Amino acid sequence: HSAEAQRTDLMTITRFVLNEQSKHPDSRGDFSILLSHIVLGCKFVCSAVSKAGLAKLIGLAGDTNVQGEEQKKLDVLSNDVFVKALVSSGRTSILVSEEDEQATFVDPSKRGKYCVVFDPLDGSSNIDCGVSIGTIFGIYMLKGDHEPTIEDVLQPGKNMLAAGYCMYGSSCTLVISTGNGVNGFTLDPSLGEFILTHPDIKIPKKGKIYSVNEGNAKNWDAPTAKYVEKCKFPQDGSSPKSLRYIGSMVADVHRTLLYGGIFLYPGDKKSPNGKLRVLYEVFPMSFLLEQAGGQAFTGKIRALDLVPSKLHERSPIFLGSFDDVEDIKALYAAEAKG
Ligand code: P6P
Repeated sequence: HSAEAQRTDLMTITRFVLNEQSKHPDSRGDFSILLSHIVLGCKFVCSAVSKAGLAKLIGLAGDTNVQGEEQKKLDVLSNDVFVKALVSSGRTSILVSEEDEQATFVDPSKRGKYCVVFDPLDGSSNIDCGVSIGTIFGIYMLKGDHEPTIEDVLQPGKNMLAAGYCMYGSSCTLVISTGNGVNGFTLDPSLGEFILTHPDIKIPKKGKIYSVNEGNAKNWDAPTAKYVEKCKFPQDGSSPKSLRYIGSMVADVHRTLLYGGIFLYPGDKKSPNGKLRVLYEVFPMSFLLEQAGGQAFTGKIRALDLVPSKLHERSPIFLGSFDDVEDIKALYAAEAKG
């Protein structure tokens, strides 16, 4: 490709998905239609998040805006947008959102064959200080052509057809996998299109960064405590790992995916299942990391093998570079042997 050809041969996410779809001759484009509605939601949230700071400045944020209307919090607004976009796609039957205690069962007249689990605005507590936040989503196929039930979304993460996140930071970056590797797209606001900027992302086999909230160290179990100690004081003469913790999962995972290393949200004495939710945080990120050549572990099993029993169930998670996760798996295996 000449530089000129590369500049004009715009690989948009829509075109990319259509290319992917052409590999499945039997597909009728349903997935492409579903994805285009998820992309629409991401574009809207990107626009709303980028204005949030300004809105606060000119008094549009908080409880009422200048018209005296009830100003919705961004995470509620984002949830409304994604639910409406997904229902209107006509390709979904069940939606599970971090914002809604109950699952949304789509009206039979608008039903499709997919179930979408998502966190519309993960890390939203970081908006006011300008830290990157994001949308995380995972897509399952309905288990059969019966009346949809909760069982259709209580599936192990390995059954997901696709997963991804959209990070709202200095740029708006959508990272997605449909099971054939991981690709990253950056929103070009002048075109309103996501352009392929990170083709075929592969995580380094081993990294130099560990990412954990050290403030919880008092409550860690022995394997996590030992692992973090090894990161800081390596016994094999290697140099210590750097600590990078943003406190926004999408940002911490995106850095881990691109630079390598390990992200940990362990369980501890206070919360044995940790903090992160299985369906719409742990599974999508674990799916992506495996597709990028890394791995994801719960402290007991491969994260994607977990079978959730409740919609908003939590799990400890250790994900990142293959060798780094292997190290902590060895420490948990040693403890399990007793
Ligand atoms: P802690 C944000 O609130 C979030 O849900 C994730 O995005 C992030 O990884 C985690 O919680 C941070 O939790 O306990 O370290 O503040």
